Amino acid sequence: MEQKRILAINDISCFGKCSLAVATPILSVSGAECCLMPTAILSTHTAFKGYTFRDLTEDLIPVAKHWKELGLSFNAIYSGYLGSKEQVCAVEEIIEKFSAEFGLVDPVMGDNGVLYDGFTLEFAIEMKKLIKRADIIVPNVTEASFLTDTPYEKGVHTKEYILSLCEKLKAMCSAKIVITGINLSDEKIGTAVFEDDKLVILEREKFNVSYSGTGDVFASTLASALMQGKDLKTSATIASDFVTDCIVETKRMSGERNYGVNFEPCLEKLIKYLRG
Ligand code: PXL
Repeated sequence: MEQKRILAINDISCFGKCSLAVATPILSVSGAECCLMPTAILSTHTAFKGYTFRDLTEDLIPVAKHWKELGLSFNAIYSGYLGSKEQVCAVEEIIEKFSAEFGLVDPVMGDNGVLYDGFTLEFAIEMKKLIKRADIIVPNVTEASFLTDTPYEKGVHTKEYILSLCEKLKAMCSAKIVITGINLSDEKIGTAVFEDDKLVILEREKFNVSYSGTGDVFASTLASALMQGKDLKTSATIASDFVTDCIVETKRMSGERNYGVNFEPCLEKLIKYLRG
């Protein structure tokens, strides 16, 4: 049996534990080969002031073309942070060219009701096209709101609100939907899994701290579990558990918000979840 191969398209934030810095180890523990397509190189992620940004848009299609010449193929393609509208078009082309078993798109754009630094409403319009190519999408509540032109609900997110986001996304694309970062109450955070018109909300403990990069940890863990042949709900359960473990560990070690989560000491646990 050949080793499975997943392509991760995401940026390299040299400091701040997000994007490829977390996706690579998390995907590797699935036992699959993780191939990289960096979209940009930044000194840090964009929550830090004064970050450098080297845009790699021009390289994406030539890299894909070379791989095609070599006859390479991927079992899955996972895309995360994309630094320009042109990159979104390039990823659409790459998903089309390689026809992997599944394409997982994390439409990274914002959090807590606002877009990240550097993102615009025009970018969201482009992202609406990319999700049409996906088999699975993993927006957080903010990203789901921007994709569906729905006002972001501050405070507690009701089941009706989450269901309406899922229904609107379903009308836009044929992908299975996982929505992260649902504010269920002061004590609980949720993840929605919407598949075959059924909505399941997984509940986990909410902590009084938040760390950057947890969306990337979630999406890469989801992809890692899917690579192992787990179904979507099981994969989302593993991803929710692993993100919770990482937050507990980071809190224990008094990590700083923008430094990301201390996922490394938790990888052993992830391997157990993936074997289970
Ligand atoms: O974690 C999402 C993310 C990825 N990459 C970059 C970011 C962010 C969030 O701010 O800035 C460069």
